[in-house]
Amino acid sequence: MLAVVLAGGEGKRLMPLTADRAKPAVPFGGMYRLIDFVLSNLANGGFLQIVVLTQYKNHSLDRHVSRTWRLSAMLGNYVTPVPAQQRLGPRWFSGSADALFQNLNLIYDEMPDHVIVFGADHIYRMDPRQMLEQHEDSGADVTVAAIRQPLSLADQFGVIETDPQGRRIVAFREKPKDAVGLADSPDEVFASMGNYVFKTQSMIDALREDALDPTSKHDLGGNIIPMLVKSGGADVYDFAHNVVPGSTERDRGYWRDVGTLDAYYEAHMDLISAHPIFNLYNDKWPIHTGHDPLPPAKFVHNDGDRVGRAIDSLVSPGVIVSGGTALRSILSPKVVLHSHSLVEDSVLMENVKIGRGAVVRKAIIDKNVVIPDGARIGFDLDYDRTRFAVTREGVVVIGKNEIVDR
Ligand code: ADQ
Repeated sequence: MLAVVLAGGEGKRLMPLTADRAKPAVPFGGMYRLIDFVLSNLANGGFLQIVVLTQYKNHSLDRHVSRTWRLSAMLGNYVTPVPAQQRLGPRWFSGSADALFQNLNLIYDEMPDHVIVFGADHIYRMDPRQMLEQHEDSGADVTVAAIRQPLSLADQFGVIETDPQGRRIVAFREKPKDAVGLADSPDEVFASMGNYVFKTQSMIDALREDALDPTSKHDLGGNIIPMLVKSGGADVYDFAHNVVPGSTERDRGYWRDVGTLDAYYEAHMDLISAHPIFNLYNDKWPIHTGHDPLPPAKFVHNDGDRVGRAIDSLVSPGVIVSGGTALRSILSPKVVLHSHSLVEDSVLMENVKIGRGAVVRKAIIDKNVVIPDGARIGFDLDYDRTRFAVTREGVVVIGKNEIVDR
């Protein structure tokens, strides 16, 4: 079994967080990067031969994968980042199918019976063994994982129609503008999760045929899956049936595409309540990651009366809360809150410093940003719009290393 993780996405809608990193390298939940979720799902499921296809601004992604995901080579295990190789001439990958096609040599090297091809941009827990089992039993050319999503989001997904048994895919339309809801739930569609298991030979044949088609966008969702649907060999795997060890009634079936800043923000807010709908503390299916050694988080009084505190928040190692307050927020490693500062409903990435008396509300602040003493972020959105990105839902987003005035 070979697993391929598609990690070449540009993530334009996550700007400025993707200004100088690939989308799968975007930090998440204080300690993680987006790609850690899919890699943890594969590794926990025992799939330990993994290639990660990268292309766009891949430096921090390559570094993270090579440093963190070092499996025991002695047992034949590996997680290898493979940058775009311009193997077929001087061009980058044009789409996800082209990325696979250009790396077919990796498939020929292993010649597995089946190839798992998963996206790298989602927050979820999934046991891929259960999907593989269905795929092997059915003998399908490809099995596509799917989940019910609101009809209003249909144009962001591959939308699937199945036969009455709910197994064979009879139509697959990539990001349709005119989708209709499901018969049993008119406000929902069945959406592809961008996770596939292919019979190896079927995948090779489809990629070769697609490569010869000058009209193709060489996209898995746009071209390859519809091709296999047409030939009658595509099945759906209903993610609602996936049960991960240690999951609860509450967090079962959780899956988020964090393709936009608002979705990325909301997925963070899903982490922080007392009984979160995505539970990072399920140690039966851990989300793995790696960091340099850091000292413990520290909460200190300052100015005599100010107690440093964090409530309904995630606090990473290396954080110092010195007489400041964090409410419903994510504090990544090495964040510092100085006296009389207040951070509410926010995501602070590594090494963000919040000055004395500064107030931050409903913001995402990327790495290394210093918020000066007394600054106010997230109160006057018209002013914030003149200097930062502000999302439709009113989240202020400050890019990495940006200089912030009072
Ligand atoms: P999108 O996410 O919009 O839709 P795409 O941009 O192709 O599709 O990204 C899919 C995955 O491939 C991502 O993990 C991305 O990082 C990666 N990727 C994209 N281009 C790549 C390239 N050239 N090289 C390597 N990796 C690349 C897809 C499906 C939909 C499905 C949604 C679910 O096409 O059918 O509904 O995912 O989120």
